[in-house]
Amino acid sequence: MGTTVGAAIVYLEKMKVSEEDKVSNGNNLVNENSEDEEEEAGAPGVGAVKKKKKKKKPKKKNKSAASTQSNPPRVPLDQLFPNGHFPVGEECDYHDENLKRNTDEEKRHLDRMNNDFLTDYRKGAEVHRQVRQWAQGWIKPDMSLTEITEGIENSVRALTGHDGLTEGDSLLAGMGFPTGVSINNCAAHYTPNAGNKITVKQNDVMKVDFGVHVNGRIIDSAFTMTFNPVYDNLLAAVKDATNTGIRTMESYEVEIGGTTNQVKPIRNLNGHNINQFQIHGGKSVPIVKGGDHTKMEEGETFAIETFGSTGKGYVRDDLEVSHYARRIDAPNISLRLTSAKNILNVINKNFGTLPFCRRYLDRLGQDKYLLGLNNLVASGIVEAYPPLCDIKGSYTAQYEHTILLRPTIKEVVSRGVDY
Ligand code: HZT
Ligand code: MN
Ligand code: MN
Repeated sequence: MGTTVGAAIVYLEKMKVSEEDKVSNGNNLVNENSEDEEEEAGAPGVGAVKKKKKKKKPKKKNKSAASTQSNPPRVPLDQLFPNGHFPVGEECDYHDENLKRNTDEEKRHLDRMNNDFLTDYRKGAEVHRQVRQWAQGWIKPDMSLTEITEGIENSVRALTGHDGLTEGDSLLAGMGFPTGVSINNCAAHYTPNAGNKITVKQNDVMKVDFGVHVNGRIIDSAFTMTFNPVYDNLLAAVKDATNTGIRTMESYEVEIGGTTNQVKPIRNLNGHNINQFQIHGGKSVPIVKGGDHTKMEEGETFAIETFGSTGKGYVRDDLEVSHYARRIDAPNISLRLTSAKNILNVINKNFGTLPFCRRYLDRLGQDKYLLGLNNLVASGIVEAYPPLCDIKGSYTAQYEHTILLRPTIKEVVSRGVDY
């Protein structure tokens, strides 16, 4: 029997950050490294790549190359954290009947085990924070979506130390799933395919959703980028809702071009549990009341994501597919098409059950694979994840974090100073 830690909505409610956290810097991450190794990176999290030296050697302004992240980010995390201790995420107490977990000797013992798993997640989370910090400053209107996604993906690969170009390398660490750059009414699962020339515009609302994995432990975290303050309330509503639970969202309004819009939660998009090499483990975390009654259990990992919209608050499949993943329960059938067999081999060697996109096949030198790939989808071996969009003319926003339900406390492992 697993331990129930509370229904999703209740859980979200308890994710609320304290006022104390807000006045400091929005995060209480601990850099374990700074305590014993002077030469290393500074406080973790966004905006913390550089650290002031103490009174010793006041003249030395340029720190050694190994201690500072580059611009664009290319210094591997192993070089920034040579002792292998990565920043701990935001640690939150369980509540009510679960609060005693904190002090329970057995739970504390369980928490001390599981170390490789925790280290892998924390390393992926630090890669996510460093890459998104850079991306938030670098992305500008009129850049192409191809340039944006390649910039993020090349950074993630460099920081994890795996370029994913040699056989099996991308299964060790790298992209956990394709970089979503879904714009305006599109909420999720849009990434450019080859030849896409679309640019992000000054008045666009872009959801940037990327995954980092280390040994199959996937960090799934997303934020929303805008270049016009008219959308500030839409983003505030969704950021708040991701942290405090859904009650908040409908109390916000956003005035866009003289029209006042109520912000609606998108009712058919859900958070989800995450297993090793499996981005959705079968449990969902509804963002509106009245759906799923599944309980979260000790030891599980969840992506907590909230979407808000000025449209219907309901998404449907739209546009060309870019995202795919081999099904974990794929039928073991014999394929008749040579091109399907070939591309399945490439998928097995490079992605296993991790999601991938057409661009990832292109960069491995594959071409003319579409017939084979479509055949794998039709055969039920690969699942296609089409873009999910609300009605034309609407604007959607998203914030997402990955949380670890540790025996004694819950850890918002992807927390940064930005969101
Ligand atoms: C699918 C394919 C990917 C999981 C949520 C999500 C991005 O909508 C149960 C609940 C990456 C992720 C996913 F390439 N999806 N989080 N971040 N998309 S989902 C889903 O398919 S399944 C939600
Ligand atoms: Mn995501
Ligand atoms: Mn997710």
